[in-house]
Amino acid sequence: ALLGAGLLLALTLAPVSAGADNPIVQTIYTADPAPLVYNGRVYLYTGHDEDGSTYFTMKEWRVYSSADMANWTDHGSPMSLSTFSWASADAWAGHVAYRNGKFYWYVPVKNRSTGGMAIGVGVSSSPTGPFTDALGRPLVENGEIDPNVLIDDDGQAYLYWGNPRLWYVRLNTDMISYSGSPTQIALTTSGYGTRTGNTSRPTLYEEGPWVYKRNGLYYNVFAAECCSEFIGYSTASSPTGPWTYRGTVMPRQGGSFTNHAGVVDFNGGSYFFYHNGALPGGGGYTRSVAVEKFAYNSNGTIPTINMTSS
Ligand code: FUB
Repeated sequence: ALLGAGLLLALTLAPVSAGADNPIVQTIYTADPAPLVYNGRVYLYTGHDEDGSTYFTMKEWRVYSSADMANWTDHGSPMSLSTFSWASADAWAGHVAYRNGKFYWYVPVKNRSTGGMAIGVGVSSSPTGPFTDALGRPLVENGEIDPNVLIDDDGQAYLYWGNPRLWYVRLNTDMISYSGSPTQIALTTSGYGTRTGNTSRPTLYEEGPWVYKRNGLYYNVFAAECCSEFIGYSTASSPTGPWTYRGTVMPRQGGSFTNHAGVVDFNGGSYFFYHNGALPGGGGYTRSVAVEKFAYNSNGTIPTINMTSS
């Protein structure tokens, strides 16, 4: 099951309903899963935890894909910090959106000139890259992280991101510019829950928004109440809210003080991607991407999902 980096071989993953053989990638440490369903395959975009002794050491992103959620192909690293000449460090949690024949990979990185976190955009005509810097500069910069894109049924695209706040902005159809100004989503306790532990922030929202639409309902599945984080979710009837907090998707687990969600439907099933510290040597800076198959409740709510390997 163990692979050398970049080899186009199948990774072993037992049927996810059984949950055995999580994590998906067992040869390197991966984090921040961002799945994309395209042309009969699930493309899984991840970060790469290197070193991992005292802080995040993340210099590149990686791509895997599967047609059956059982056998995974390693596509290597088609985008790294060096893709963005203006970036100096922190290849953190990104998200890939497809539009008009191109794949746009939104990522948070540290801006060399400002020293703050900014959102860059890689672009490619292939889901596996190589990706180039679409802009040569940040798309948006306010020191916050974890971009996520929703393209609504009417064609309007939204970029969400943020820690400690939660922002959105309307993207133009070119996907690399926007209209209007970044707007804060109100972090109310009805929308994003109430912290019970660390009360330095008013609501459970921490980072890692994963916004999608399903059966007319908008979901935001996010990392809650650091540290350690659990995964919670809110729903809304519009992409800009107001949001209603719905509860826990994945409870806290040992191993990694962060968690990061990605949710897709594929081939009639629903899949929840996340990360943990499950590999030998795993921990907060040596994480591993895993997946659980689940079924929505009949009213559209998400059941509590527990990891099948930690
Ligand atoms: O991987 C670095 C950061 O940790 C991500 O941007 C956050 O979502 C958390 O997983």
